[in-house]
Amino acid sequence: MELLNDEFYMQLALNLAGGASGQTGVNPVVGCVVVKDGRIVGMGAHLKRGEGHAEVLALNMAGEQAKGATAYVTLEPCSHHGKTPPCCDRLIFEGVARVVVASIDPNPVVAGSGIRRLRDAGIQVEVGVLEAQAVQLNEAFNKFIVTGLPFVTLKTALSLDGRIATRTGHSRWITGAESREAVHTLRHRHNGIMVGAGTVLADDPELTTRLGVPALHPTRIIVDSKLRVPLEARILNEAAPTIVLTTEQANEDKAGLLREKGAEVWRCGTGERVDLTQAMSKLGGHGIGSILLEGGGVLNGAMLEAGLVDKLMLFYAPILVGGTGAPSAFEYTGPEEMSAALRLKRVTMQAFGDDWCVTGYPEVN
Ligand code: AOF
Ligand code: ZN
Repeated sequence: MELLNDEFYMQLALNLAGGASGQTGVNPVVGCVVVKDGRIVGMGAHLKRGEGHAEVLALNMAGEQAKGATAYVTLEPCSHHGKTPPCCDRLIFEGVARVVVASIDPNPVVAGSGIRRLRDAGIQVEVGVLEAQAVQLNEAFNKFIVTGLPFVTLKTALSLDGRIATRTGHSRWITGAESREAVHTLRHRHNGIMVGAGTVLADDPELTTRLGVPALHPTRIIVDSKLRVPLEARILNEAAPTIVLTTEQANEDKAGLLREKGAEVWRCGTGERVDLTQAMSKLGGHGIGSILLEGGGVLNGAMLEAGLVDKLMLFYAPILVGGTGAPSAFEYTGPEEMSAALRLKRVTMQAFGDDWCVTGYPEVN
């Protein structure tokens, strides 16, 4: 029989939170389980920005049974009046005896004050149960709420020799069906999806989320300094919003035509190329807290060089492509010395059919 302890209930709360990944916008995912006399009496998850917090939903379910109960929450209960009243006040009002928290809310308006308020009210509070999982679950929120910048996950499919196309430019398909399904789940979990104009010209991708179940489409972002994207490109269809990032130099007539197609055109920087750092803060300000970067190689390289990539997910297919000059996943100058190569930390590997996804975080960030 499973030993019922704090970790057991916190795992349940984390599972509830994780199920809502991708649907809370720039808000964190949060789960809550209320336990009284060895029985679960309430469960809840934050499902949408602007709607109920996890604790409130779980306490609503628990009703009078919340009195003297233990509440397991994956994120420190909030202490501020945001779109909803503070969860702390509600936990105190209901007479909850003990609150177990997985991780502190890094939001500067909370950041420990929720825990203090509960303790001041005489509630027993424990912090740090399954903390690593909780922090990982909200890694995008944790960056965005402190910096205002989106968390960028660079995803690419590539051959074992690092190619994303053959020497003729042929690229469909590199990885198998399982990997491609995983990528659609990743799209659902990000607020934005970003590609370079070269990828739009080469592949004409739609960049929507296509899963066997209903899912959300991220906002599509094209980095296009010369406004080369064709007006009939599929990325401009009505399936999801599209933002074209360009420069002050770009042609205004073409910008107008893109706007007529429903796209937003943002000018970031006066130089030859889009100022990616400026673009990231504009996107953050626009409520895009997480971006899935899907290349190609030149944009991947530029984002890496600018230090704007937070996480890499490299889907390796068991193939060698060869071909001198065949496009590689990372086209940038790169360092002179091997010791200066970009090193990843916290590296993990997961199999998807015959492919392997290597996930890691750039050491510099
Ligand atoms: C909680 N429980 O379920 C969530 C919390 O705009 P609001 O009112 O939804 O507040 C959003 C902020 O509240 C968010 O930035 C984060 O600090 C916290 N989210 N807190 O106690 C929840 N979703
Ligand atoms: Zn709250």
